[in-house]
Amino acid sequence: MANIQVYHFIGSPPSQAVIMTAKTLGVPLELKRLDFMKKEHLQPEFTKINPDQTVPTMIDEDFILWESRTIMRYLVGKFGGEDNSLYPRDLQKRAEVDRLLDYDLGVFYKTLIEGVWLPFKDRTPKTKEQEEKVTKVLSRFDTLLKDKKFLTGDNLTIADFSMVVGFIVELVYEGDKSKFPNAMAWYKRMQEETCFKETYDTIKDFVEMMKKQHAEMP
Ligand SMILES: N[C@@H](CCC(=O)N[C@@H](CS)C(=O)NCC(=O)O)C(=O)O
Repeated sequence: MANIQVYHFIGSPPSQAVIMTAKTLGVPLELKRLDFMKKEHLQPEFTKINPDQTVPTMIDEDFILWESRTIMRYLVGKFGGEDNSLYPRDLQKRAEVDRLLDYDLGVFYKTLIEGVWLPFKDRTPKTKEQEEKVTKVLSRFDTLLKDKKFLTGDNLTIADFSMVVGFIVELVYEGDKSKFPNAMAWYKRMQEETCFKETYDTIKDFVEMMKKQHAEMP
């Protein structure tokens, strides 16, 4: 088995999506943890590896790759066998996963991070516009999951991994979650998946640690 290294940060959702993919594929990762508090990702050693200074960053032998969704596709392509329901070969099924991943990158993840996570982390008030955007995105997501077990149907795909690590901001969401019953039911199902269990606990601990820090702040 190839030695795949992944630079990550403990509270980084996209890093967790890559870790979940590797776990599901049974690919052991050599995890290289960066301490963002110490700004290790901005140091010259890491900048040489990834000039964008972001995690996750993967190294497979001498091949370096970043952007979580691309890393997930690469891992399934390399270790997923002939065909793998995580990222199917069938053109149209694959296109559905790609559409969700693109939507996640451009809209879903971005909206939740900007409208829920950052106001919590930075203790800044949310704007009305941000709140409306978040509600719209969550309502749309809820509709997407109506009568579905996972995002594209009965099988887990890397789109579920990518979107659940963004959806985890529900831990600090102050709105009414009962308005999104399909999304919450999917989220609960995801928590029953072994690959997400550890991720959920890791991020939950991280959030608890931040809440404690906030409580101790003046
Ligand atoms: N689109 C990228 C986002 C990567 C990203 O921004 N990661 C954050 C951590 S969650 C990061 O490295 N931030 C660098 C910084 O804050 O300086 C992906 O999905 O991999």
